[in-house]
Amino acid sequence: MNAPIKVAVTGAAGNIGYALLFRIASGDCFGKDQPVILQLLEITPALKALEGVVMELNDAAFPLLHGIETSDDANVAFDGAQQVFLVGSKPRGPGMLRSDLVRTNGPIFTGQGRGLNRAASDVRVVVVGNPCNTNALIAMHSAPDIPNDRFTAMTRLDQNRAISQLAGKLGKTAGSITNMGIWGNHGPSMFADYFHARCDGTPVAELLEESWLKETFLPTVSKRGKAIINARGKSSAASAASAAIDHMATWWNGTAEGEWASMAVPSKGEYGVPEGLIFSYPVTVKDGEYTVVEGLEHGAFSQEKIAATIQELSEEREAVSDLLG
Ligand code: NAX
Repeated sequence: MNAPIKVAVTGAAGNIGYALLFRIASGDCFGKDQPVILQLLEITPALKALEGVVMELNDAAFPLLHGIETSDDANVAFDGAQQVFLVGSKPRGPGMLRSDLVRTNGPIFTGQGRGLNRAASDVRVVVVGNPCNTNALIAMHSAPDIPNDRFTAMTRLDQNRAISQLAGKLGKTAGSITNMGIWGNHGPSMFADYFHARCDGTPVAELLEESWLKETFLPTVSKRGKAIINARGKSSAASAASAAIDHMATWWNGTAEGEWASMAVPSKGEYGVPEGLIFSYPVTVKDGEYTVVEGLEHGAFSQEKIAATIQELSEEREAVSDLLG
């Protein structure tokens, strides 16, 4: 059995936290031979609810769970943390614009970024709380002691949603679909690149009508979060937690030969994206390091989509420029 690793989760008493913590503690993320110590961060008014979640985690008697700490102080929750899930943030209220959300949640991530300077030297961070790409950007700028490439944001849920739609249409299971890359923002402009996706090795663009891919598939994937709220009365939680597990498990274990995963990572200018934006690309992962897949060709339609998502992320960066000092 390995030595325990410290895993920090923010927003731990929230909807996603409730699904996520049990999966981490059961070994779904870091493996069945990897014990974990959970370090949970919440705002002060939610600490009571978090106590109940901790009771339930204890009652599940997970053999891999070697300890739980709770705090409302980021310096405590992130102390020595090796794997960090930044889930906590304020949800978008009625009538609130995306730009308002960027401004409302931005300051949370300056404080948490500063706290992350106390994390372990091998820390790896995924931001789930929305707007996740720009929140990751803010946290990265607030944590100068941590290499930039340790900050990522989650577009794996978009990837999983895209895979599920393609598999359903083709009468296959999700495991048949590979190379499904999400480009850009986890936001309305996100581009699910079906041109490079494959079903049992065959490009899906050769198997499905272009009209369905453009007019049904793309909008279904990008509006899926809203459809779930309409049906369930609450936003996606278990699927979001599952995607966060997939994201960190891929970073921990690597990608299979020939396969990609979508991760929003600090751009080094690949594919003409402005340097420093937290941009989702298809990546491969080996030995805990990710590499953007290079050399993919994009036609005019894809280039237009990628330009639009660059624009959206650039505007978000501009809106929080005072937090990036
Ligand atoms: P909830 O509102 O259920 O939970 C959020 C939790 O965060 C609450 O318990 C709250 O007390 C806590 N919190 C707020 N400010 C905090 C702070 N400064 N420090 C620590 N904790 C804090 O939301 P939930 O459904 O769990 O969603 C969490 C976030 O994930 C939201 O921002 C949501 O928009 C985002 N999502 C991101 C997705 C993605 O694909 N990247 C998909 C799902 C989800 O919409």
